[in-house]
Amino acid sequence: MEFFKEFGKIRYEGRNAKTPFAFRFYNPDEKIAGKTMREQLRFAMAYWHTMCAEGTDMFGVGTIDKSFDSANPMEIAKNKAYAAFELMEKLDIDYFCFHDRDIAPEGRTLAESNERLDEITELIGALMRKSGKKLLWGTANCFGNKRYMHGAGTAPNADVFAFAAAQIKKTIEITVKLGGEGYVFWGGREGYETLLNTDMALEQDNMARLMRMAVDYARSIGFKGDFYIEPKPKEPTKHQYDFDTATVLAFLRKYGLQNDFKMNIEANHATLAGHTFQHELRVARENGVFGSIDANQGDMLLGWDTDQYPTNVYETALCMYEVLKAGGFTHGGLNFDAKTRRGSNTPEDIALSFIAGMDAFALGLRIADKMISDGRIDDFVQERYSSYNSGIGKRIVDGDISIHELEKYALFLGDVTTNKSGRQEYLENIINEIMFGGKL
Ligand code: XLS
Ligand code: NI
Ligand code: NI
Repeated sequence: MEFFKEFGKIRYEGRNAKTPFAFRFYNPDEKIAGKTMREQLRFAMAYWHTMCAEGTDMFGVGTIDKSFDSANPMEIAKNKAYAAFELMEKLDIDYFCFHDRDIAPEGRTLAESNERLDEITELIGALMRKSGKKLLWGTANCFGNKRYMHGAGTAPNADVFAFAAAQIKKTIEITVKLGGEGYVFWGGREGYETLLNTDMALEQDNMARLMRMAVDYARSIGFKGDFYIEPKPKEPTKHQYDFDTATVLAFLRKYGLQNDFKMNIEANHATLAGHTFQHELRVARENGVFGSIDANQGDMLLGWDTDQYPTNVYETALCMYEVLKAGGFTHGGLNFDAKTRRGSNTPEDIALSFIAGMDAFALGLRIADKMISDGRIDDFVQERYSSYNSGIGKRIVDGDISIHELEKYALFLGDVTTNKSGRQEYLENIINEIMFGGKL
């Protein structure tokens, strides 16, 4: 049975393609920076947005039909699985990501929910073997059900903590069963609304306990992939503990978890934290915890997680610059944690949105590769810090000078009256030249 009859297989047709149902810049088998674009970009489909999100918002019902020709919840779940693999095939996407509750509806009891997961993962496993599609990462939805109203790992109620632990255990099992390359913690309600009712210290200690148990269990059943924490400062809770990469790093180091986790950086979460996407990627890279990416974009004028498909090429270029500088993805990839706008409610919109996102990242990769091979930006940065390569600077970097000697040196200088220009505008213009110089 075909679910997306409105479009066929999307192929690379180059910039002069005649149809909107074609890639103009994503040429999966073309090599860029030593690997094929497919290998560099490792695109993934987010099951929740693509297969489940119906366009509901606080003011209105869904506008997008995701019932997949059935009214029975388990049958819908199975049809969604078939439809998901059809879509990945048509869009040439190699990976997918899910929450446990995206792939199978929650049952009346935990045992029933787990049985449903067993049943559906049999089907998904078979579809994976047939198609060669792979699971980038799995995660447990520990925020949607009302039992998690005060959090899951950080809940004040120990029964809720136990329930979350059991749910995460099961999700790790199905992730391992399906050969998942990663496991994500996103702390949707792991935060607080008011400190007046909150024991912050206990909540964070408990979260760390849960993560430690999850890692130890996963390793004991043979999970070889990466664990990720996905930082986000707010929404749904007012303040989330995993605020941004720097905050998560401090948490991991406090609890001795720094060797077990990397970051899953989401563009829209970075901007909500008051950072650029590139900033979050840079902090992760410089601290050895760059892992995976939730590819989307927010709206500059809105203060929430709009999860739009990424189309801003300036942003994708700076993102891919960081990815290439990190040596590329290992277990991670670019997961489109993005949904079509509520007004873009046809099946065609799903294809067109993925095409827009994939082409934007293909352009980003091409530009990032040129930024690096062009060399002017990297050379500029190197030159900017060259005073640390010799003399007093080298002694500072080598830890080979005392504050007394520095004082003596500064007294001898008397003052510092020359500083080189940072040349920001010149550097920004280089990127524009790389992006548009040869084409317009
Ligand atoms: C929500 C998060 C979520 C995670 C997975 O804002 O981005 O979708 O990626 O739980
Ligand atoms: Ni996300
Ligand atoms: Ni998000």
